[in-house]
Amino acid sequence: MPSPDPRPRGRYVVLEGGEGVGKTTQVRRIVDRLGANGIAATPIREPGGDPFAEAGRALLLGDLDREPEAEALLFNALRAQVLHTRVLPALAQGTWVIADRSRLSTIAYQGHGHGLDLAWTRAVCASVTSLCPPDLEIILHVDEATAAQRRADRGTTDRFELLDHGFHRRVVAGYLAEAEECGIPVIDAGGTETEVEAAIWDVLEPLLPARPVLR
Ligand code: Z5A
Repeated sequence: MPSPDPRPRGRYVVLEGGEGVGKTTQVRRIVDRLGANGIAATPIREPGGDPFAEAGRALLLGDLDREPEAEALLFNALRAQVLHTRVLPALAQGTWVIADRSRLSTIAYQGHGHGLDLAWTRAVCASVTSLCPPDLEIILHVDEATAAQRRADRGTTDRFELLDHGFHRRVVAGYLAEAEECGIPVIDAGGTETEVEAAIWDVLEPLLPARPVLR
């Protein structure tokens, strides 16, 4: 009989929120901070994460017209792919996975933003993420002007960023509604990078392994 694996299972933490709130920046900082605390961690982004999902990302963020249902299903198909190829193997090795977006993005963008039936959208997402439910989801939130300024500073655009203000307001309102309904923590991401990192760390700290008591 194989001996039990002594490594603890890693944790799967997802950062969520509208464009320009600072998710990518914070994913990097949290991965680095976990590493500095002796915890192996790897970043992933959705859509994307492995060669197949990155090819799908190009299709999703490209210009081809599509129906919202097809878009929601494709985001979920790529999610299933990376849960199998990246997330589950990392967690089994004891490595933490810090993700830039997951199911709440589909619910906020395709559900609240594009007006897809919310019960259907949530059910599709729940079915896929049941492969590996996140240990923690955190929503980063900033006011509209700050998000717009950060996007302008970064300087790239994709098809979602080109959608109108009404769409983006519905997305942000959708995130806040989901947070309220499901008890998901919302962090004010309007401060400095260091302040936002500290606020995320406070929420994440209960997941950290207990330190051995020194005698
Ligand atoms: N999408 C969807 O519709 N459905 C789904 O299911 C999924 C996704 C999974 C993916 O785009 C698109 O796919 C996304 C939703 C849709 N729509 N859009 N657009 P992406 O992956 O290319 O980009 P994003 O996820 O939207 O992220 P982003 O726009 O790159 O923003 P961010 O990651 O939240 O922010 P950032 O890149 O970390 O920071 C932006 C700039 O602000 C940058 O110059 C930073 O240096 C700066 N920054 C960051 N934090 C701070 C602080 N605290 N102070 C000052 N400046 C800061």
